[in-house]
Amino acid sequence: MTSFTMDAKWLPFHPSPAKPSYIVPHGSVDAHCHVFGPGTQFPFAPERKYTPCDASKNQLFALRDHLGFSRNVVVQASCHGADNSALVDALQSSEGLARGVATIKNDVSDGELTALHEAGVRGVRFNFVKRLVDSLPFADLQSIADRIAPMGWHIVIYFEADDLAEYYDFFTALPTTVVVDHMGRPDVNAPLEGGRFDLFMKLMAENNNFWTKVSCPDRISKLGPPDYADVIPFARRVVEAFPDRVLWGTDWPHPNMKSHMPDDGNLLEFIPNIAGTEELQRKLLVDNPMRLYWPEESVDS
Ligand code: 0GY
Repeated sequence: MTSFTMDAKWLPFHPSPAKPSYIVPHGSVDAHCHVFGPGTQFPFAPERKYTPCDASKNQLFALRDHLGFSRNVVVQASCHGADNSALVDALQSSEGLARGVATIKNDVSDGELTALHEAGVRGVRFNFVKRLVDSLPFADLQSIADRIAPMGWHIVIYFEADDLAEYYDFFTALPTTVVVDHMGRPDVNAPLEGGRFDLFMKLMAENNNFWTKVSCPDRISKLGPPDYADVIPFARRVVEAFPDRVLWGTDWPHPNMKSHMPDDGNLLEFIPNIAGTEELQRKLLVDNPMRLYWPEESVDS
């Protein structure tokens, strides 16, 4: 049995988040969260760039209930590489209330893809953040995209704002729905209009197959908690421009946070600040994630 020690600079997730004063709509989905290990049961990948704290499926489900969410979308984190065992275990224990986004390599077999689908996986993640992974060659990513497209899966992409121009043509040629993590990590000190964020808005405006998560103000903000006020105009602009193609997630257990650890209860206060009407909140938290992850149960698919 291997045991792991969390990186010294890492902050563990908040042990007792506040009860949120913002009440999410009935049936809300936390569409971006992770499970880590426990490392003794699901060892972290040898090629990982960080060693996290353990963050188990039961702790995730307890947080879901505490915050008032109904369902989770669990995204494979880089510390588990392409071994999706902890993710699959969480999905299988969720009684249908969690779906997943996996990381795979292009030597994955058809049988493995079918097993992932049966467990509740509905997408793959392509991670281009250099501090997190050694990215796969584009040819490998293209071959994965071509394999998963007929299964009705989508692709989640994670990249830093500086790299969007370089990857733009590859991204826009992808054959599936594509979900951009955390609005492409905008520089919120740059202008909302007339700066680099224009390219992200163009990506969304000109490609109807692109969705985005307006999540992780805690990562993006320079001002920090409790309001993450500098992220609000960016996220609000995206929600209002693309109300049917946005998702939101807690990002629990908040990998790689070193300056502060958000209180997940407080984090929910961000939602009404970026989605100002009940209709926008329902689309963001219920209708959109249900259409993407539980289309068979969605009322508006
Ligand atoms: C996130 C963000 C991060 C980490 C990962 O896979 C991961 O390790 O996603 C990050 O460090 O920015 O989306 O959870």
